[in-house]
Amino acid sequence: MINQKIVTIERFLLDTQPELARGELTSLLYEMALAAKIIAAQTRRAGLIDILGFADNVNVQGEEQRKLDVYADEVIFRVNCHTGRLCAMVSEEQEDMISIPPEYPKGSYILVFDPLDGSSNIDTNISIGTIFGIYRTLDEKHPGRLEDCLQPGRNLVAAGYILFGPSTMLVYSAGLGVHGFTLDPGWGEFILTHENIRIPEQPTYFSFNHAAAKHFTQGMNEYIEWLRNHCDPVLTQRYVGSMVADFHRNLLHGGVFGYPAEPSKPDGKIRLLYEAAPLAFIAEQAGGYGSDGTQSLLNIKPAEIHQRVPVFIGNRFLVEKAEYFISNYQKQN
Ligand code: P6P
Repeated sequence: MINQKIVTIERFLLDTQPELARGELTSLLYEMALAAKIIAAQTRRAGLIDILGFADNVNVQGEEQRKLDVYADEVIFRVNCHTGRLCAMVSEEQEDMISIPPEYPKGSYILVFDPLDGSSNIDTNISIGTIFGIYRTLDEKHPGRLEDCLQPGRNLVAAGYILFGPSTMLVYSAGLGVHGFTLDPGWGEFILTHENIRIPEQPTYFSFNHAAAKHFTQGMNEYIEWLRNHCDPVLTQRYVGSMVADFHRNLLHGGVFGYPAEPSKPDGKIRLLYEAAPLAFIAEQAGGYGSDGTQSLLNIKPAEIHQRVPVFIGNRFLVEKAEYFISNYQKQN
């Protein structure tokens, strides 16, 4: 049922979250909406313009950068670097913390982001996404130091993602529930379409890359066996290979997404600061939970900005079941 009301992000923040609407945080969310529109305009035309394929370099993760990765990273920086709201940024595409250029004023917030997650899917026109988190500086007198960026997800003041799919959606939480906005490309506005998203009590999906099963620990294999044959309700398997798409589907229909550790990836693949923690914040705000298999992802303080972490995220009882099987196995070994 389409909303009768037409509510933009700005209107929504002013009407429903007045304690946020005055501050820099609202403007930050608005700036991320602007970045989303700019990136969406390019992803929508990918294939028609020279924006597909590989850029000529490898990022800090050792992954071949796609042109859209580089483009999205640059757009988010250029939209946010001069506003005076931020004192630092962290991007998956940049090795070190990004300081605010000296010619611009510094603010109190830190923006951490993965500019385009799932970019290996771009050339095959599969949904991709941007993930972001917003922290407040720990020291107003000395804002923008590395420790400001190495905060646990519990300290997030807001988090969100942009899903570039059949439509472009921006989903965010500022600690007052999870709300989704869909971009009307004709109007150039994000319109409220999913107010106060709650993960359904009854899940539908489980999302793992079973090609990695040969590397799963016994605890993981027992968990997958439980998901396949003993979970009530019976689940079905969906795995896009683009975490924002998998996360969003499971948020709306219930389920669990997981990327466990493997021998070649002892800490898993997903990055804690700008992927796992923001999504765990959103999951928890929607009634779900995110864990590394032993503890809440929101309780983990990053040791370095690109730290990886095993991830299980979705319905609380499904994630706690992962913790049970994994800890049970660890006790036996
Ligand atoms: P695999 C994209 O590179 C990503 O980080 C997530 O978006 C996605 O869920 C995962 O990797 C897919 O990894 O190893 O299953 O191809």
